[in-house]
Amino acid sequence: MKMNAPFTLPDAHEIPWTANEFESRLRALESRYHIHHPFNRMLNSGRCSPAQIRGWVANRFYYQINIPLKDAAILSNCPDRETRRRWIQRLVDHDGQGANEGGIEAWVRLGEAVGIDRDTLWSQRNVLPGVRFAVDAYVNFARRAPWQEAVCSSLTEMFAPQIHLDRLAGWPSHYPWIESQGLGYFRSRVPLAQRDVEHGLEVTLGHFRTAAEQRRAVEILQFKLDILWSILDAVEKAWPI
Ligand code: AHQ
Repeated sequence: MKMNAPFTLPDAHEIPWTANEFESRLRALESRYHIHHPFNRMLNSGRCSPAQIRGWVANRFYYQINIPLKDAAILSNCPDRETRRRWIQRLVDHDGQGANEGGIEAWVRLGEAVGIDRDTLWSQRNVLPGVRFAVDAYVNFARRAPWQEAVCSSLTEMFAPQIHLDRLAGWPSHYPWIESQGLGYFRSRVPLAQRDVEHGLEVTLGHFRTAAEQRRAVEILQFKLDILWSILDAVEKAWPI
């Protein structure tokens, strides 16, 4: 059972990092991303049972349906029109618009492909307390924190393309019983995550300028990494490896 070692902030620095060094410090937290969590390693290596996969899908659904609430909180706290014009796309990506059914609907299709019907998924009756607490902590952080801090917390998506690509590469052979169209969400997210991260980094590298502010950004990203890690801790406890 891999435990994430307690997080220690980088040594105090007085001179602010350059933008490249700052970005590298943020990207260095990849080692704490939930791609390395034992449950995710089991999931992406084909060792999960259908029940474990259904447990994961039902609990991650709670995260997915809260992303638009988180993003709407950022919009409501952000006075900058240009930022809002770009950020609002994230709500459309998940809620859909017109012919674009959106990511939440794509996740419902994933649910149906793994054997969870739409009503059961939306009932949220299988959402674990630990998952609910972790996701609610994320949404509440976005509601209360300065909007630039909430933007910074979304940068865990720097590491997301790889986890989606792992699923797309492995699940068809590991879990042939899952219909291919159920994986559409993962396919959709790779370019969207890359686009989101470009904007998130622009805001973060531009806003957190002093050494102390940059350390705060690292702390914020670690907080969000802990949220993702805690979600899998709860799922793993409910559906032990
Ligand atoms: O599907 C994911 C997604 O839409 C988002 C939005 C972003 C945010 O604003 O915090 N984070 C995120 C993530 C998604 N998928 C997760 C996964 O493992 O499938 C990863 C997660 C992230 O890395 O933050």
